[in-house]
Formats: sequence, structure tokens, C-alpha cells
Amino acid sequence: FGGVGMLYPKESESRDSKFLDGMWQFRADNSPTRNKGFQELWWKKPLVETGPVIDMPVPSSFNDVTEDKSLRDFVGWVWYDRSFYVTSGWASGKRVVLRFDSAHYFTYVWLNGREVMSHNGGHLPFEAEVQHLLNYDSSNLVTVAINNTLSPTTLPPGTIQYQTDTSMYPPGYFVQNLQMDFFNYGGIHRHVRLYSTPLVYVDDITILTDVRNNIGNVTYTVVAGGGIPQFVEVTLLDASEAVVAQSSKLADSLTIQSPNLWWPFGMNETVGYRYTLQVNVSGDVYRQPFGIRTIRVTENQFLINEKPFYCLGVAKHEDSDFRGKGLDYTLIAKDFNMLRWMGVNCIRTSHYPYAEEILELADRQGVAVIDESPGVGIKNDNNMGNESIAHHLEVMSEMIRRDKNKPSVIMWSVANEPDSSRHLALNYFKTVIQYTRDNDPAHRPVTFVCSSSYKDDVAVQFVDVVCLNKYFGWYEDTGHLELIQRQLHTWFEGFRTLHKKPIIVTEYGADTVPGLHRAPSSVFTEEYQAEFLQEYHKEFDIARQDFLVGEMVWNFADFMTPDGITRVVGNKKGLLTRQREPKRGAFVIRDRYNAIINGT
Ligand code: GCB
Repeated sequence: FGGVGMLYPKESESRDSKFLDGMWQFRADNSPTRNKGFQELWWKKPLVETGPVIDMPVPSSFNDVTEDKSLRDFVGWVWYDRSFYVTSGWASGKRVVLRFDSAHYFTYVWLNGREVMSHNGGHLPFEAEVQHLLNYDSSNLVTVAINNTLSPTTLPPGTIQYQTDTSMYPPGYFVQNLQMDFFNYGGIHRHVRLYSTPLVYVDDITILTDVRNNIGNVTYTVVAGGGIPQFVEVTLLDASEAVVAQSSKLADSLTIQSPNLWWPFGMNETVGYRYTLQVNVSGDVYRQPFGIRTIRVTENQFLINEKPFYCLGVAKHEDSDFRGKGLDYTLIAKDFNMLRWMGVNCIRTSHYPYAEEILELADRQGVAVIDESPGVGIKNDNNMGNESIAHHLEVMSEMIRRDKNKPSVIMWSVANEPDSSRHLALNYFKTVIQYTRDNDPAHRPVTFVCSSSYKDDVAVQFVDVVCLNKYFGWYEDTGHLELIQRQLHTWFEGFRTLHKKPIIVTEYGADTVPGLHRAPSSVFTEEYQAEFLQEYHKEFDIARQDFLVGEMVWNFADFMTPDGITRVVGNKKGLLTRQREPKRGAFVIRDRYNAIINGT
């Protein structure tokens, strides 16, 4: 199969690429065994020949595309296929790779009836070399089976609960229980592509940067795949594509006098400045953008390029009408425009790694990213055993492999709101956090997002930055805005006494039904959201003189959740509606963030 790297598939003078996005044929296997596709070998012929099919867009979640409730809530195997052509121009002396940027959750892929790969996990890319399986100048069939079932050892974890009382439930009745607060969308969520490279090719690139005395050091390693390269040419280009340095080695250290640094929005003029490492390995050319910046965490500061960074943030979701978690460029552009409008300089990829197209914009627009793994809802002992740890480490290494060169990524978050008071959490988080720190060649800071009390948490001791989710005035003491500042203060003191580390409040927020008003405010009104945020800000303004290095509202926008009596068609804690229209809280945040950035 492929090599060690997972470079974003980019075209160049030596690389072609062909999107397999569009309408695919689709069928959910709702047979009683839920296993008919495997029994009947559905990958051997086009799906249309083995049963009914519908048109299904790729990329998209399948759930919200039809009017069929059983498909929206489907748990099990869904099947996709489509045909495509490849010209013989792709045949000679080329390596051809079939790549899925993500599919949720467990995936098998067949090409022309032969299995080419499988992947365990919903949010990261996987690919395989397929040149030996393609029919050139004639039709090819790609078939995909995807299972969205979550189990105690998947990330995120979940359980399947069977109902055995046949007086109340039909035989075999089961439900998928989730341990997270968002809809478990499934399907082919991101691009599917076929791309070509020469036989000897650039397999991986790792770039580390450092700055000392106004000299930038760029240390890189290139992994060549497919054989020993005849020549290597590495060229470091600045943003105007002027050559800054060159080398003919696979690994080297280059220097740049007075480099332009990568800065997040609001800290400097060179926002999102990137250089490019142009790598030519025996004629295979790959251009890897990167930024020069440093990160250092002290007892009470988060330093970017040795200047204190204060995160004016929001947590997000990949979520929108119709598409669910499907990639959509219009949505991405709109989201970044709304982030800028609010003055946001930092996002968290709650609660899973986002599409690379999103991180690419974060890199370019100078939005810092806390890159979070799908480790959300690790709540009980069945989620903290050795099998879970092993899978979590695998996911972390896939994430790091994909995102290691992205300057926007300033910290890894290995999990959201685990039960970190459990005995098993100590070994679990010690292992996963240490592995992540060691595995990242840049050794970025590592955290997990904590909602346990400082009184019984056992895992915060391993993080670099303490990240806290707190809902005073919402889940606790609902409606009591007057308690927020005091309670937050107590919480900060509790964690600071135990851990001399900077703190980010990674979540605080109140469900708000747009258009609902009341004076005086009550929960769910736009007024309550605004006042709630402002109460937190009072304490933030005190704490940011000292150890607080960031605040992040939950959430950027409303998002879909499973049915439940505490959610009215989704979670409504968005500053924006699901259609990205501002609620009152958005204006509070916009005023605050812009004032802080402008120093007013
Ligand atoms: C949390 C979770 C997030 C939920 C949020 C809420 O603490 O991290 O996934 O959506 O609270 O609104 O309850």
C-alpha cells in the first residue's frame, strides 16, 4: 500500500488528480441480519444490479439528504458505488493512488471487485496504490461499504443497546447510544480522489522551524518512496515565490535572515505568512507550505513567537443543513468570514479533526487551531482499557502525520470531557498525552479538555495548558447569572492551586432560541445569552491579567444533536444560528474581541 506519509494530494508538473466527487449510487443494508451486502458480495457488480439504489452526493453525510427517517437514523452498513474512467495517459510509469479524505466510521473499499483498503475511524484520510487494479481506457467501478456503529472502543465511543423485552420491542430491536452531544452523521464526508505520482515519489515531508536572533531555521526531512531518487532538489520559496535557500539533500537545515513569521490574526502584520518548501525527488515535485513560528508555554503564558497570545476563540463543529458533516467550500468560506467578523483568532476542532481544507484556511488567514482528536465522551472503564488506548494512539499518529506541518495548529487536544476522575484515566491520559507529545516532531503542547472537578480529576497533571469547560449559570444554578463570577473564580483558584499552568476556558455557553426575547431575561432568550457571556467576561478580564490565556465560546453556531428532551432540534448554544445568522451573543463577542485586539 502507500508509504509512511499522508501529504495532501496536490497537483504539480508531475502529479495529476481527478476528483471522484459527485453523485454515487447508494443503498443502506437494512436487511434483518444487517449483513446482506457481505453475504451477497455486493462489491462484485454495480449496486444497481443487486437491489434498489438512490443517488447520494459525495461529499456529504447521507442522513439529511432524503425524507426517509429510517435512513436519517440508520445504524449499520451503507454501500456506495460509482464508475469512472482513467485514460492511458495515467498508465505508464505512474503510481496511482485512490484516496478518501474521510468516511465515517469504519470503511472497506473495493476497486473493480478487489478489496483495496479498509480504515478504522471517521475523520482522517486513507489511501492505497491502485495502478495495478485499474482498467485504463475503460470503465472502473469503485465500491465502498461504511459502518457508522460506535462501540466502547471506537473514537468517539458509544454502545449498541439491544432491547430483549419482546412484549415492548420487536425481536432484535436495538438503539445506538451516544456519549456525545452531536449527531452521529455518517457517509463519505470529504473528497474522494484519484491522483498520480511518478514511481519514485515524495512520500512525506516534515518541516520544523525555529527562530533565534532574527534568523529562521528550517529543518526538514523528506521521505522518498518507490526507490532511491536519482536527484533531490529542495527549494525554499517565500510568499512571493522568490528563492530563499536551496539544498540537494533529503534532510537538511536551511536558514533565513530576518524571516517573516507566521502570526495569528491581530498580533502582527504578517498574518498567516507562509513559505513553501518545494521538493523535487527525481522529477516528482511537491510544494509544502509552512510557517515559521515558535510556541512556548510558561506557568501563566502561551507564547507565540515569544509574544503572549490570548485566545479569543470559539469551538466549532463540522455541521450544516442537508450536508451534515459533508465538506462544502461555501460553508467553509462563510464560516471564516464570520470568524473574522467576530474577531476570532483561535478555534478548537471540537470534537474531531476537521477537513484539511478548513485547516488550510486557518493557516492562511491566521486563525490558531487547537487540533482535537475524536476522543469525545470517554466516560467509563470500557472506554479506558488497553484496546481503547491502542486505538487512541493510532488516531493520534494519523492526526499528527496529517497536520504536523500546519502552522495554525498550536496545540493538540487528545480528548473532550472524559471522566478524568476515574482511576483508569490516570494511565490512559498519561499514555496518550505523552505519546502525542513525543510523536509530534515539533513537540507542540498537548492538552485534553477537562470538565471534571479539580477536586477529583487525576489527568490534568499531564497537560501543558489546563483547558476547562464550565457551564455555571446553565447546567448548574440555571438562570443564576449572579453566581457565575464567584463560581468561576473558585474554579480557577482550585485548578491553579494544584497546577501552575495557564488556563483556557474552552467552553461556556447558553442555549438560545433565535428571536426569543424577554426583559428581564430568562434562559433560552437572546438577552440571557448576552448577559451570561458578559458575566463570564468580568472574571476573564481579571484572570487574563494573570494566568488565563484564552476564552472560547460554545459554540460558533447551532448544530444538530440526536433527539433528546434537553435539545430542541439540536444544540442552540450557537452565537450564530445553524444558517450562520447572528444572535445577540454574536454582537457581544464581536464587540469584545475586536476591542481586545485593537487594545481599546
Ligand atoms: C459540553 C460538551 C459539548 C456539548 C456542550 C453542551 O460540555 O463538550 O460537546 O455540546 O457541553 O452544550 O452541553
